[in-house]
Amino acid sequence: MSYKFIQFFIEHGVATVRFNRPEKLNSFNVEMLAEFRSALAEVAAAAGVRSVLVTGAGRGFCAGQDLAERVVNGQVAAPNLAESLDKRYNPIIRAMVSLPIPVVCAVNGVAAGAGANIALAGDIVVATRSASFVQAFCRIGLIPDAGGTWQLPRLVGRSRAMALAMLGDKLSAEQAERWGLIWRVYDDENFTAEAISLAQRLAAQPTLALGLIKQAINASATHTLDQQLDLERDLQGKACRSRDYREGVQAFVEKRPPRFNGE
Ligand code: T3D
Repeated sequence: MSYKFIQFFIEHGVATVRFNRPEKLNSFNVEMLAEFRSALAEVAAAAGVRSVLVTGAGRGFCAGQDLAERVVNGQVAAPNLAESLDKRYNPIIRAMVSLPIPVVCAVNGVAAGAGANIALAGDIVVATRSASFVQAFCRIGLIPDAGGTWQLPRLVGRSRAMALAMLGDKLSAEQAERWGLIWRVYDDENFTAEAISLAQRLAAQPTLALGLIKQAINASATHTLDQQLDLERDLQGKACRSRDYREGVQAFVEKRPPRFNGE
């Protein structure tokens, strides 16, 4: 499928989605949301894709919903944002989280509103040093969506989550890294190369095990220790039957680097 508002390509086992409305800081119009969702569905169906890289073109990652699409002048009925979340944003977050391969969000600039929370739905989130994160919702009378109220307290704790959401201040990438909101910051000049290299490194890992790791860590958010021990038992039972487990152990014994094929 060809896309107008995103770039999408698969190379060396990495599927790259680049938001591509740079003049609007890659804010989401309806078509772009549909394209992102469709690209994620393509990834889920494609053979041989072993990691995903989500990033943005230009100086922004994504500024959330395109506010020019929202007519809120009091003369017409308010837009139905519950429906917008249900039909467009929530399926995207669910698709990112349920993909059985790692999703790297490479935040190349400002990430605001749903753009920030889509970034945080990535499994590994990296940012360029000049990037920032803005829970912009309260600035326009909304609440964080796209999973923000779930991710933020888990990532940075209640007090920081509350202040980020209620104040809507810009959080620098460096502070986001210090707080554990994201994995790592790279210097602007190395950012693209580092992000690609990270996605390629993940694509050369034992993909099946990485998918099980993602499943286990995500499930831990709502599990007791007992439930988690049972889940680890079940998932390890699958991992140990993989071709990559055999390869990993053999490579260790033979003192050579493993050659994982993802199965
Ligand atoms: O509605 C639903 O379906 C429910 C779901 C809601 C999810 C949401 O995401 S709600 C939150 C929407 N996003 C925002 O409120 C963020 C709005 N943007 C900003 O606050 C600022 O632009 C930033 C903090 C992100 C960046 O500031 P700055 O100074 O670096 O850039 P700028 O000059 O404000 O923006 C550059 C251009 O992008 C500008 O266009 P222009 O004037 O050059 O033609 C600006 O209007 C445009 N732009 C930025 N964000 C949006 C946008 N245009 C439409 N929608 C945007 N969200």
